Amino acid sequence: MEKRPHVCRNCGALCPIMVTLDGNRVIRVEGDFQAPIYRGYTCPKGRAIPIEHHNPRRLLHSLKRLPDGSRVPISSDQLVEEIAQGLSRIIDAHGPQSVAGFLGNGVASQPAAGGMLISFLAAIGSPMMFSSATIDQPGLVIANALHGHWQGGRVHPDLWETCLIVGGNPVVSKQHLPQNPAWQLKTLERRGARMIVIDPRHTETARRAAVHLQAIPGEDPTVLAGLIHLIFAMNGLDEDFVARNAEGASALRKAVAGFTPDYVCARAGLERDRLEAAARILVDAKRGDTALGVGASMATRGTLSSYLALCIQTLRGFWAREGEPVARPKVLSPRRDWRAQPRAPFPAWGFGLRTSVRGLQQTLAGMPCAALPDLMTTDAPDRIRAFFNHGGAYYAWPDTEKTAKALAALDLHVMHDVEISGTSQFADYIIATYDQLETPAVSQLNEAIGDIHPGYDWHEPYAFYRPALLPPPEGADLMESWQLYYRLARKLGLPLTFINYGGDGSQPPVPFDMENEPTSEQMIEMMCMGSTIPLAEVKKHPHGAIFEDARDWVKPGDPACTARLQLADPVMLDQLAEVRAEDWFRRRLVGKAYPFQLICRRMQETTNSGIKPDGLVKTGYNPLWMNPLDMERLGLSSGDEVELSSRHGAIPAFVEPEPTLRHGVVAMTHGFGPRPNSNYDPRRDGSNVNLLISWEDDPDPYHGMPRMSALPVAIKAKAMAG
Ligand SMILES: Nc1nc2c(c(=O)[nH]1)N[C@H]1C(S)=C(S)[C@@H](COP(=O)(O)OP(=O)(O)OC[C@H]3O[C@@H](n4cnc5c(=O)[nH]c(N)nc54)[C@H](O)[C@@H]3O)O[C@H]1N2
Ligand SMILES: Nc1nc2c(c(=O)[nH]1)N[C@H]1C(S)=C(S)[C@@H](COP(=O)(O)OP(=O)(O)OC[C@H]3O[C@@H](n4cnc5c(=O)[nH]c(N)nc54)[C@H](O)[C@@H]3O)O[C@H]1N2
Ligand code: SF4
Ligand SMILES: [Mo]
Repeated sequence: MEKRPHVCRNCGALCPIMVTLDGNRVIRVEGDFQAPIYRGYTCPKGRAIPIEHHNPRRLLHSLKRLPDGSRVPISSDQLVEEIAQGLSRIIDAHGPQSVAGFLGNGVASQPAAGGMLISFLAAIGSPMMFSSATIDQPGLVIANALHGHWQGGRVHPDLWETCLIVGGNPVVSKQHLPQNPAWQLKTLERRGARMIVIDPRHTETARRAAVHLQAIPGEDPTVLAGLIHLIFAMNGLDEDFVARNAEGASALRKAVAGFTPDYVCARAGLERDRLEAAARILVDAKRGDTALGVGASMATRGTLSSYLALCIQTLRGFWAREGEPVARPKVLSPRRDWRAQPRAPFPAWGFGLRTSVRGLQQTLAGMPCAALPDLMTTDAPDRIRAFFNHGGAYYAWPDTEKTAKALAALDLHVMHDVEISGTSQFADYIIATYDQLETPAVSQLNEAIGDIHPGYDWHEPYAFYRPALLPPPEGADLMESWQLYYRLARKLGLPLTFINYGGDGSQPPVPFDMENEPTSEQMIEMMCMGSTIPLAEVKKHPHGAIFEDARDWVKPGDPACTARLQLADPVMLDQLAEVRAEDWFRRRLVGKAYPFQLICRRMQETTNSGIKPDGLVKTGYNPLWMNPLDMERLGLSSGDEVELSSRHGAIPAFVEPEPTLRHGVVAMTHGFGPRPNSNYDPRRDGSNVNLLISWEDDPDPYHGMPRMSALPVAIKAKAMAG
């Protein structure tokens, strides 16, 4: 038996772990107390890696689907040959744009896969590069462009006196507080920071908040506009910061004039003293931040909510100032020029491809996933016919039936997976790939993600590299995902240039040696080129380390800088006016037919549609959580089966009491549903929430994502469901 350090990649927290091995058998996984920052933290998903690793359904060979639907094993060499031939035919007949790729959370344990897929599509000449960034919080990126970007970054958490968390639950999701979130929250509390949480559920995070605003789902723009109204009313502006760095304050003040506390509280179901207490905390705090989660994004108008949160930061001057520590110092990326000055707003759309689907276009968040299923079936010239997939579409995309039809309509669907999953069951080729203990792990990727989404990356100059811990199982013929693209490019005679994603764009593309295939280690060296600390130095620390040479402070702004942050973007203020003018009760669509609002939420035991080790989710299925009083009213007890229906579909569900929920609000986690090769039993497999969701329901005007939370639903006890 031996114990060796590695990193859990079952979510973006990337907890350092100690893995007990008996030969190649994984016996136990626990937190790594020798690693800095995390203090030995792991969650049940990390500790279940032994079960996950010895998955009885593990694919040891890639599979090819035959015309009759059956599958046969295929060697890595043969599949490269066949896929290259198929691709050539498709590109010859329909052009490079008919080839698309999707990066989802499947890439988490494949450090080089993302950059390689991007490089491959660029080599083909296809712009059809999609990612889950246009499912989860595309509004963050778009709002940042409309508002302008602060070049000093966000305020370091060590300085926070407050943080406004909207529709996110870091204690479970780790997003925004990725390293041992409960400990981070306790430390903040001890230091006297006063957190504010807006969430219809009294979450694990809300329990640590000074003020919890338990608002009605879908009302985040209303509540945020109400807070801005109060900040103005309390004369709470950081006048000096705003005068130097922003414009549009008076137009914003006018735009929120109608969001009086009375109006906001009546509409969002809040108590006035709480709303005022939250505004008072924001006004009193000298340094702070805002953190938006998927709740605020999925309940519609996520772009507007993100924009209003940025406005709060600017009004209060919550941006890193000269001399302050950089909140996300770069270690395995090139050193950044952090400056206390704005970058003026820049276009968020209108520069890229416009699809034939509902006018949806490329935005700064990427190609719109909202267009993907229709692009796979359209008769328009931009039809997608070949698809390289790194995610769990079948469970994760809205409108499961449409997704299934779209995936089935593809001429060539290639999916990387460790098992035949709900999504890879649709693939023509399933590329059997490595498990997370069988690939090297490196922190560089998370630094890149942190450039796009402020909820990731580290607040200390921390970095790690761990070599692969285990060889692939004996007799297996696997491919690391990036290898497929390298070998296909070689077979197609395409010269490949490695494009690093994320970062500040300062890393030039690097041409590949197309004769000698690189190793995974060499791929990672390419990703880390020009890094602040050399990868070789990071490799010397088997438990990861904090690299003091990479610690950074914000430099003064250029006195000649004339750029200003924009508090009154016309598109955003028009949408806010629409919010104020609408008949909000009608828009909510809650009534006799659909008396409840279904919200999204995550659970500690699962990550999206990732594999679910047997026994980890105690119920097996994903419960429908309800306030116990609502259950009592419907005569329901724990475990009772109900039919949960929306305007779009219906699924079976099993209720579970959750006293932390607002009355009239129910919650269910996505990522569950029928599994391939087994008779569907909802009480074992759970239900696919995305059967209830339509891509066309109240889409965001900018990135097109539909209403995925605050969904009007009805609940009928099974006996009455008929
Ligand atoms: N209703 C509803 N739907 C949602 C959400 C919600 O809150 N509510 N959340 C959305 C969000 S935020 C996101 S980001 C998306 C997530 O959706 P996706 O980004 O698509 O990610 P996952 O579902 O986590 O994808 C995991 C799957 O990828 C496949 N996979 C591909 N490559 C590999 C590999 O190399 N290794 C392994 N092990 N597996 C691989 C496996 O089938 C695995 O199960 O879901 C979205 N869907
Ligand atoms: N354990 C676990 N961790 C994960 C994941 C996972 O599946 N499981 N997924 C990962 C991914 S892909 C992502 S994007 C992140 C997401 O990270 P978070 O955004 O923190 O995700 P959730 O935990 O779902 O928190 C969303 C919160 O929004 C609330 N909510 C729902 N509707 C509304 C609304 O209308 N308004 C407001 N204000 N709140 C609302 C819900 O009650 C819930 O508490 O988590 C990541 N980490
Ligand atoms: S929080 Fe859990 S799933 Fe996420 S990295 Fe840590 S141990 Fe793994
Ligand atoms: Mo996500």
